[in-house]
Formats: sequence, C-alpha cells, structure tokens
Amino acid sequence: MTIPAVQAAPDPFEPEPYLALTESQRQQFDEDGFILIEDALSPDHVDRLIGVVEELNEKHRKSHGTAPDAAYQIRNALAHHDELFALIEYPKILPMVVDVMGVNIQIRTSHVDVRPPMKDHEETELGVSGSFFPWHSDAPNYGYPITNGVVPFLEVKVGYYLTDLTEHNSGAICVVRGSHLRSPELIHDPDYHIDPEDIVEVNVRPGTAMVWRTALWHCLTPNLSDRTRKCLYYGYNYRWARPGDYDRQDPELLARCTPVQRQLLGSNTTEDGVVYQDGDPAHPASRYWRPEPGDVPLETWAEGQMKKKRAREWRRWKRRNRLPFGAVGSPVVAEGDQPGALE
Ligand SMILES: O=C(O)CCC(=O)C(=O)O
Repeated sequence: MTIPAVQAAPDPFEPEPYLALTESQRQQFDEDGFILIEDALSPDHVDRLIGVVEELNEKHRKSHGTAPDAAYQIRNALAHHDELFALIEYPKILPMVVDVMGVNIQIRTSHVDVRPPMKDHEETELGVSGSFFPWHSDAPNYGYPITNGVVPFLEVKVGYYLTDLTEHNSGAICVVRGSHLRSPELIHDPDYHIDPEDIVEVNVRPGTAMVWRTALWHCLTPNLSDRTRKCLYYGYNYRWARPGDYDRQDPELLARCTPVQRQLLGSNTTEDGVVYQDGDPAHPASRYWRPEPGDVPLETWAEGQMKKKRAREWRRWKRRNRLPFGAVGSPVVAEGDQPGALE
C-alpha cells in the first residue's frame, strides 16, 4: 500500500523570516547584489506609467529647452505625479524592501530616467572612465564609510523598467555581480579588469523590477535601438540617514499622506522631531534616532503583512492535504495544528 506524501504543516509558532522574499531570492540578493521580479507591473500599469513619463518628458523638454534626442532625468519624481507617488509603497515590492532593510526606512531618492536612441554614439569599452555612463556605485559626495574593505549595506534601489530592454545595447543597466563585496576603490583603478563573466546586462521585458544594492557597480549600455528607454528608480535608506533628493517634502503633500507614506517621505508622524528622555531638556533625542511609539508605522504594516501571509500559507496547506480525516493515508495532524487553529 502506498501512503500519499503529505507536506508538513506550517508551524504556526515558528516565525517566518520574510514577508515576500524566498530563501533563494534572499541568497541571490546577498551574493549577487540584485534580484529581478518579472511582471512586477501589469501591462496596464506599465502603459499608465509610460503616459506619465511622456507627459513629464514633454513638460521638462519645453521648460528646459532639452533637445529631443538628449537623455534626461527628473529627481524627487514621487512629487511630480500621483502614479509616481503610489510606487513608493507598491504592494508587490515594498514587502521585499522591508525584508532586506527592516522597517525603519524612508525614501532616499526617486527618479525618472529617459534615454532616447543615441544616433551618433561612438563606441567605447562598456563603462570605462570617460564613456557616456561609466561604472560607479551610488554614494554621497565624500563617499560612504568603508568597513572591512567594503561599503556597508545602507540602501537598496528598486528599478522599474517600462520599455523593452531585451536587446543587447538598448540602454539597459549593467551590473557587476557580487561587486558590492569588493573594495569600492577598485572601480577607479585603471588596471583593474572586470571579468566579463560577472557583468550582467539587465535585458528585461517591460514591467520587470530589479531590487538591488546600490553599492553594486553599475553602468549603462548605449541605446542603439530605435526605442526611447524609460524607467523609474526608488531608493530606500534608513530614517536616521539623510534623504538624497529632498530635505523635507512639500507640507501639502505630507498633509494628505497616510502614516506609512509620511514615514516613507522621511517625516515623523508629528512635526515635533525631538523627544526629551525622561522629560529632561538636557537629554534631547531625535525621533529618527529614537523613534517614539507610532513613528514607524511600517512596523504595524509589516506585522499585518506577516499575519496575512501566514493565514494564506495555512489555507494553502489545508487545500493540499484535503484527505478526509481517519482515511488511510490521511494527514496526521498534531494537536495545535488542527485546521482552523489560525482562522
Ligand atoms: O538606469 C539608469 O538610467 C541609471 C541608473 C543609475 O545609475 C542609478 O540609478 O544610480
């Protein structure tokens, strides 16, 4: 007699480590420095975002007199359109950002990048110094501190690719796999040879997202296709660090935010940014450094996400193990694992 295999029930008491990442995604994020999420945006969503980028493109080119074939970028993009604002907490991706960074985070930067076809591009070796987009990692002026020879993990960026980048030399970003684990000084060493095997040209379909460590060395391929490349980036860092493309967001924008959105826009839930420890004015503490209850609403949000995830897993387990109780081969259910225990 064959006894059907039954999967072990998720242990309701065993805390699960991630809201959204799988174990192998987490490993790839740590080792390679990036993960790709195909179809992160639906085709409709991509179309709407392209419409927004084109509208901003038009405005920007008129107001700045930018040539039609020049590349351009808009920083603090979230403040330019509600669709761009909504992506700060995009439900498919924010849980992954929280998985890798924790909940005490804010937006460091958000940008729109538009790169039309480069008709007169003169070929150079990819990313070399002096080329149109050399290898670099993201850092403030004077650099991040270097610890044990590498840049500590201080921020993550999410790239949303809106146009087709599946062809070689269509303006896709390239990353050097695992380079966040190398000395950042090597990037400036003309004698340092990047092994071509480590270079990943991110040739992706529209709607793909990339979650990546910005210490990763990156550059761009030239856009030799006949399509304008359009993409968006959202960088997240810690609340106790400074934002990169705003100091404080517009008060009108903050006034219409939910608590989670206010947190992500780098603001406390009230404008009172200082607490006095034990009420003693001799011991002021920034609430970015010492959050008060309610200053990190993303924590409550993450708790809710985790509960939903566990309830989903439990339902899935019950569906998979639907043998009637008492039947030969039916699952052995330990006390406490009774279906319904989490309902
Ligand atoms: O993909 C791009 O256009 C620019 C990416 C980049 O260099 C960055 O986000 O730091």
